[in-house]
Amino acid sequence: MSVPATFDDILVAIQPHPKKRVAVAVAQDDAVLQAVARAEKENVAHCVLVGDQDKIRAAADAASADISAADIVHEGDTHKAALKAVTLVSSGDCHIAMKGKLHTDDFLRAILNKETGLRTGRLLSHVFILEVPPPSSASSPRRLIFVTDGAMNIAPNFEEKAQICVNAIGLARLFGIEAPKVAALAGVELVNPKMQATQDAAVLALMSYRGQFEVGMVEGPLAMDLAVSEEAAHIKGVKNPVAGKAEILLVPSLEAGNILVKGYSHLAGGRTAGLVLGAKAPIVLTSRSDTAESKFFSIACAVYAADMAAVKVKIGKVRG
Ligand code: COD
Repeated sequence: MSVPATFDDILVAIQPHPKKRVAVAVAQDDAVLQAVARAEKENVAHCVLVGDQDKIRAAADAASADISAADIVHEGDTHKAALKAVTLVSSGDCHIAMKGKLHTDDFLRAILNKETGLRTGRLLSHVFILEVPPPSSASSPRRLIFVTDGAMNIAPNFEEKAQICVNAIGLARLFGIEAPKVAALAGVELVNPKMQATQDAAVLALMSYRGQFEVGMVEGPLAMDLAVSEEAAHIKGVKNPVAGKAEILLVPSLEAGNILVKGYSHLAGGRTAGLVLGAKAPIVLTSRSDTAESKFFSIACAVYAADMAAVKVKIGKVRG
């Protein structure tokens, strides 16, 4: 299987597959509706827009978004609209859930609803997908890298970090990376007893050496420069198989990942997408301030990931 290097590769790869149905929760948002219109036009997905129908139509007009191909399910109340959209997925009517104009935590609570949500019994986690250019000194092409978890698990404990790794490895494998390289990020590359992130990263790496992750390789602690720059690794004399070549960046907290990715998109103009993994179906989760393009790429990535089979890890050993 080839590895998509850009979001455009993803768009090409999904074309032969049957069209997936996306249930959008509280859809009355300009950028969401522009993404929906593009998804319909480019044959990426069919969308079911759950929300206030008058506001949806007004927002689409204001944003010049042609949503005539999408279905609308009227629900004026935000909380009920979120539950209804998620229920469309848990009932099997739609394949993917997408956050619209509501707060992330309210959307996630609908996802986690015990009766109608998309729980599987394992941890759900968020992955940002970044399309990154090669370093200026390298001849390597653009590529997609994964940053997790910058949007759902606020301050994951060690066991949660292990499961976040597993979820991201599963996604990276779906994206064609057979043995994903994970950098467990921290502020430094040495274990510092005063820095919890370095200790967690070191133990994750040890788990990896001992084969507790069925596939992939976790190394850490690694600072950001060492994870993504072979030149930095060379200068600092750090030699390991992940240094400079990380495909997954495991961040120590939501804040770290969120700031990293929003810095990339808002300061550097980087192209990003965002998904929640570990649920019964892929979930599109972007920030309300993300561009229509980012929301569209997120839909495309969710479609691509729709048949994702998660990789299992023996994290039971963590507890002995
Ligand atoms: N995976 C699976 N189950 C979970 C998860 C998870 N990641 N998080 C909570 N649960 C389950 C718990 O086991 C419990 O059964 C129930 O949900 C409630 O758990 P609480 O009380 O710990 O969770 P909540 O409802 O207070 O918060 C869960 C959120 C996901 C809403 C919360 O963690 C959150 O607000 N995350 C950050 C969202 C955010 O603001 N992101 C900003 C990005 S732009």
